[in-house]
Amino acid sequence: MTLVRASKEKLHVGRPNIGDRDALMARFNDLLDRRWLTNSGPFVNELEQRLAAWLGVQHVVAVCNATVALEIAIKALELCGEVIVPSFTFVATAHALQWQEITPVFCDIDPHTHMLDAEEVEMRITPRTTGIMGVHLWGRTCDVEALTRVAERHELALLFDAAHAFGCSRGGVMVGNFGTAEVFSFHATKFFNTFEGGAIATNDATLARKMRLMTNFGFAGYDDVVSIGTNGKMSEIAAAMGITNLESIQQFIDVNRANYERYRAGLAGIPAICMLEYDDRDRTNYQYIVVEIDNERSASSRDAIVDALWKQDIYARRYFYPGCHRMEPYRSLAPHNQLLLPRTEDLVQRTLVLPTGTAVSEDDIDFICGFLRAAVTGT
Ligand code: T4K
Repeated sequence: MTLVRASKEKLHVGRPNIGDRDALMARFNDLLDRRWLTNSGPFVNELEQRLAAWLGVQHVVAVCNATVALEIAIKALELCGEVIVPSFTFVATAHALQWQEITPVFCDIDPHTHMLDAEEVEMRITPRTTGIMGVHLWGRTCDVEALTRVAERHELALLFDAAHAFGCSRGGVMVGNFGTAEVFSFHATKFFNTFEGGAIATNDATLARKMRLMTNFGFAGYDDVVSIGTNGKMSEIAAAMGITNLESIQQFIDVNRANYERYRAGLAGIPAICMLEYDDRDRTNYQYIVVEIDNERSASSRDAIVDALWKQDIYARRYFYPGCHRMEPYRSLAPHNQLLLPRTEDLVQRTLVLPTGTAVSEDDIDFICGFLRAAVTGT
């Protein structure tokens, strides 16, 4: 690994995309002039309407982040006892349940898609199970049909953590329309961001109203609290960012796609590297470049490659190492999970997520591909 980068630019996974600055600044001035900064302001309402139209879904509730959005959806669906989730996900998926004293029952994944295996899900259903939470990872979608069949057969709620799947579709239907509700993240590191933010999409009007109330302390009007709630509101400045970024979303997707194609060409035919591919039959955001390193066949291990990349200021990530089940409090609560999740245990040793987005250049990608080739072949 003797290659040295000419550029001194730090390269990150999740470098934010930022839309038209003039339009953004004009919106910031508007909201400052209005002195209306949060609590169901005009930008939040506009963003919700634009998102609903874009997703082809009836209801969108904007929320301050996806973790709180998951907590609200879980509460509104009255989940309790046990909910089946993958361990191969960001820890927020599990925490949103445990926060409400619901046990996340970790389930193994399909090693090809990295997402929940519906047969494994069915094996983990007990009398205490009240729901299944699928996670659409990497801009791809879960096996929605199989999970829906399992949920229907056992009369369980089906919720999707769609933090990675904004702008994606399955069978021609946009994500946002599956299960009882789906939750998006608009965190700075997502290809579409509102600084911090998220949204819940659903076609269930009663559930939407319940979740909207919960997002604002349960207030139905002045002095009129009709349910339990929290403060999950999105601010006006976040919504202004969202509206502006939505205007550039196709450009972000196009850049991600071009980066993906360049990585795909650059990594083709390298032994010991397998890149996760997108299925062009559906819409996708191309937002993550995910490779698996075959540690047995590679001259350098995945971890050694990460260290070497970081020394070059290329901050590739080992998402989702070591798996939620090996993080606290789950590791102590259920140590036996390490034996029950062999595919997850294997995958967390292999995955590597590479920088992409509008801050990454073609030269950067060419360098990273060359660097990886040298690392795995030992040349
Ligand atoms: N479900 C799933 C499946 C998720 O992936 C996530 C979040 C959630 C639920 C919860 O969504 P939110 O409640 O966050 O809306 C980051 C993000 O913080 C997190 O939102 C995201 N998933 C996760 C996959 O990635 P970390 O701990 O890796 O963040 P951090 O600070 O190490 O940043 C990641 C990279 O991004 C770094 O290389 C630096 C770069 N970065 C980050 C920020 C914030 C920038 O270049 N600029 C920035 O402003 O979790």
